[in-house]
Amino acid sequence: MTPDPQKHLTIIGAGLAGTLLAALLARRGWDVDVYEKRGDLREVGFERGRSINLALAERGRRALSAAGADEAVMRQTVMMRGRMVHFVDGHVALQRYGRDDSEVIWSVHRGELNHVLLDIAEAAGARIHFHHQLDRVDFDTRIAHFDGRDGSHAIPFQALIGADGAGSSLRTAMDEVAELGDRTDFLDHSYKELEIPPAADGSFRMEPNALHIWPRGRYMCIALPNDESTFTVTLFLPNAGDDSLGEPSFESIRNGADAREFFERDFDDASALIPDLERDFDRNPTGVLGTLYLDQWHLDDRAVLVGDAAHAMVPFHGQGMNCAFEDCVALAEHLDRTPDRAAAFAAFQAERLPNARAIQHMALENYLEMRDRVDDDDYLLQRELERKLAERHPDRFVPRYAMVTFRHLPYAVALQRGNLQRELLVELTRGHDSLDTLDWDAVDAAITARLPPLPPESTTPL
Ligand code: FAD
Ligand code: 8RB
Repeated sequence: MTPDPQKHLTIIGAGLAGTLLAALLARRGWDVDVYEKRGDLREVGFERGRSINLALAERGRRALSAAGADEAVMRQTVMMRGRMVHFVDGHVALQRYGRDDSEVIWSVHRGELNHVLLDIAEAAGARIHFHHQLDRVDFDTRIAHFDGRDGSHAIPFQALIGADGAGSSLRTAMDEVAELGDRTDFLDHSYKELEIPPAADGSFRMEPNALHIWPRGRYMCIALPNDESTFTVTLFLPNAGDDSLGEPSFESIRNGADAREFFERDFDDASALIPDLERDFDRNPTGVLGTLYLDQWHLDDRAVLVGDAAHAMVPFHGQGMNCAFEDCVALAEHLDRTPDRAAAFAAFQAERLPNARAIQHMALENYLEMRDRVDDDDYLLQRELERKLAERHPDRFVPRYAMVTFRHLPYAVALQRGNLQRELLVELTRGHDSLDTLDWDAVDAAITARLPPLPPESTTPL
């Protein structure tokens, strides 16, 4: 049987979004081809030697469930109940993310996750073509040109979906024929990955069920557990600082030896757990961080962007992948619902662009919160009140972190309600050192007057 050409889609990139989208579309009866520049990681092994892990949250899990992938992915994860804050004096404290173990996030190895998604996309009927790097696109004739191991390929398409990540080649090609309004705000901080290996007996060298944070004001380290009892540590540090003030930066900390000295001073407990810190620092690249904004995600009915290709963000809310996965579900639904493809792409953009902007903004804000505010007294009192209010008014007051991480309401709603809640927390704690002196009748009245109830979460599976 020849496939209906109107039901054919060409996806660029078999990373996290491309594979999930391929699975979702193939399950809905679409004929899907995916082109990926790299080889099949199931054969060649994924970035041998470096284990990069990601935090998977509820939005991502719901999208994985819609593709039948949640169970296989969850087998590979480590639960993270909260932030384990490592203070300068060496003491640690767990700040729970949610109410109980039903509100947690999950650390998953990128390679293992991608492996599961490749299998699921293929099992659903999508064809994945490795060693096909998108080079250029002729939008008039609808032919995409790829570079491969065995030369170049000219491949006709009905519509292209760009899931080719932050450096998207499809975006570049679209930009040449349309005004996408493409701009990137680079953060003046960068990152470096380091590794904590297992203990001699093969166990974790710190509490495994937490996301570890070492807040240090202008900079910080984090660590996420891997299922092979290691941790991936990420140092986030300004690119430049005032040397005369002794401000650490990637300019002043140039090599592994500098880094060791810096860690012994500022992250002493972590330093003791990273035997190869010098080598990791010298070998691993320094990564840049930025936010990509576009005004236009699609080119009529011919191309559309999803995930990082459309809205790369800074990592501080751990939502880049989760948001990309939500995009995939939204796009699959619009394509099903709206037979006119240009209209479906436009509806997808109208739904998702404001929400992408919202999570990009919240991700930037969470950097300051993680590195600077987690050990601050005012902040801790506001957090305590936040917890109380969430208990007293569960239908109205849901902490912003929880709205982003454990719920499905649109990111833009989380941002708007979060702003309102923050104003209330600041007002209600002003002049107080403890919650004991609050007038709870007045507090409750303020909440019911100013914070409308949230609509109940839909519990129906997608
Ligand atoms: P990608 O996963 O980057 O996939 C793009 C794919 O396209 C790749 O396979 C690439 O090889 C392919 N490709 C690129 N160019 C071409 C081309 N020209 N032709 C063909 N194929 C091409 N997000 C979270 O939610 N939680 C986290 O904890 C988290 N941690 C992160 C940690 C690190 C170190 C990094 C770098 C990111 C992290 N993110 C996290 C963000 C997350 O990785 C991204 O948001 C997510 O991968 C986006 O998915 P994507 O499919 O859009 O892009
Ligand atoms: N990209 C995360 C959070 C929020 C944690 C909290 C933060 C590393 C690159 Cl920095 C970061 C979070 O508020 O307590 N949840 O998940 C993941 C994070 O960084 C990931 C591992 C990361 N992403 C380039 C580096």
